[in-house]
Amino acid sequence: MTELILSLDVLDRKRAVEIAEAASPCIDAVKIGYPLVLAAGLGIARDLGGLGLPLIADFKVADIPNTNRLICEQVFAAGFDAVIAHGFTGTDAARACVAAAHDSGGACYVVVEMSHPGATEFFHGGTAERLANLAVDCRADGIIAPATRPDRISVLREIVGSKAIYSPGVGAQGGDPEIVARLVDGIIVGRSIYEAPDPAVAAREFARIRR
Ligand code: FNU
Repeated sequence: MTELILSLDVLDRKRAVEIAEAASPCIDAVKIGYPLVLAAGLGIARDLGGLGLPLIADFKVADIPNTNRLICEQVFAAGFDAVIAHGFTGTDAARACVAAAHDSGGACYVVVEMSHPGATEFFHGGTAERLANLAVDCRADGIIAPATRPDRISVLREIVGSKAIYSPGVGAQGGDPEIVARLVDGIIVGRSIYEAPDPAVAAREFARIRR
């Protein structure tokens, strides 16, 4: 079954915990990025730990290998189970993230093509394919690919095989969950759940679609 990952980009700690708790029966993981961590602090990972769901740090780590390793060590020490890294900084840099993740018993996913319209300015002409190959070479646990371009997901699937593909861009960015859920291992949904009048109901709807 395709996983449903809640992207928790709200800025208030209490609201974040409430939404995650309400959605928790229907979701498989929670993804947290800079907005919530910068607003609520890294301790939010511990606050959400009680849910018993994997926590993914969407920090799109993109630095030199040594700094990547230091960042990822802090991510896993804070209680996260997985980290998202960029691949464009090179194989050695991505490999540092994967190594730090695996040393902590965690996972690392590499962004190979982003979901927003501007992403096509750079992720084109074979760049995403190269990044997908890099993710395979680095033994990353999976890739991030755009729900807004299902045709691209199919191309990238050819490269990564059975490696996990997690896909943001469903709902608010226009990606169709019915189509994308058939192509990927997990759909990542933010605003369409946390901005819904009842996030628990919205999460249930997405959970129903992905089956
Ligand atoms: P929603 N995200 C994304 N596209 O949207 N990590 C990418 O290519 C990517 C991401 C994140 O639109 C984005 O930062 F690599 O409200 C946000 O946290 O459903 C989430 O996925 C999408 O949120």
